[in-house]
Amino acid sequence: MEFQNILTHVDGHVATIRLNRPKVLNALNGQTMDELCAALDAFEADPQVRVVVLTGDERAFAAGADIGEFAGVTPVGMLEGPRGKRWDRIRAFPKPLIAAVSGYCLGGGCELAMACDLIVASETARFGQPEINLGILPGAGGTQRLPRAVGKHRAMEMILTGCHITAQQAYEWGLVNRVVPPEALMDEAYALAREIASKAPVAVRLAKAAVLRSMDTPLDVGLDYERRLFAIAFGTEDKEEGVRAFLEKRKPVFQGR
Ligand code: DAK
Repeated sequence: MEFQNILTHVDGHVATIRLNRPKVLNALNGQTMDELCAALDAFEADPQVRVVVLTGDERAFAAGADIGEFAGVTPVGMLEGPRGKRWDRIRAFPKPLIAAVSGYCLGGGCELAMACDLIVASETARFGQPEINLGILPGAGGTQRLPRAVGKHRAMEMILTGCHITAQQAYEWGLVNRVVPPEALMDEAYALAREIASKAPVAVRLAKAAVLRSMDTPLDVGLDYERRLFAIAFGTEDKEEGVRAFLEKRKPVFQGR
């Protein structure tokens, strides 16, 4: 795939998308978001790809939406433009997404990391929702996902003051899964990705869907949803293989069927 603002590659069952606008700290302009969505389309369709790692560079995962594109935008333009659809596309991606975050992870960058399923952070990572300093507020999920991740009062502080928090603080608050030295970031993200990619792919996708559903449904609805997905897993060859392998005391070989 040929892109201008992102780099992609696939190694085994793990795909990587690297945001690549270093001069502007990987600010997420429309073209970058379109390319990101196109890469996700391709990786969703590719049965070889089981997990996607999304990353930036050492200085920034992403410093937010490209502020230059906000000048002169009207409310109607904001509502009817393509922005919302791009974020809906990311939200609908069915395979696990791991954010590997180094440096600035701000505004839309922080929202993008939070839209991923797991976050591995370098010690250099800085998270924040500084939109308030621009006279706006988070618009790509920050006011909804951040409180769910860190709790209301911490989210309020970050969103109302625009402060940045360190990787260690993000870890203590439950925003990230792991914090590692900068040089270990990609190894750690890939180790996690490969571990997940070694599991039964259909069950992984069902589990992701079930966990995400828990964020926005009452418990009884979520439990019912889980029960249905659990039953669907019993229709897969991988379930037969997983159970048989356990009983035969060997490692399962999953095919994604
Ligand atoms: N957009 C455009 N350019 C940016 C940028 C950004 N978000 N962040 C940094 N840059 C550019 C800088 O302008 C500078 O460019 P040059 O001057 O060299 O041409 C270059 O990147 C390096 O930045 P600095 O010189 O400022 O570097 P420093 O180390 O001094 O400072 C910083 C780094 C990250 C603290 C600072 O650049 C900064 O505060 N950046 C802005 C961070 C920010 O406010 N982010 C939130 C943006 S609003 C929605 C979808 C998404 C969103 C909303 C709605 N819908 C679906 C409806 C998202 C909104 C946002 O993210």
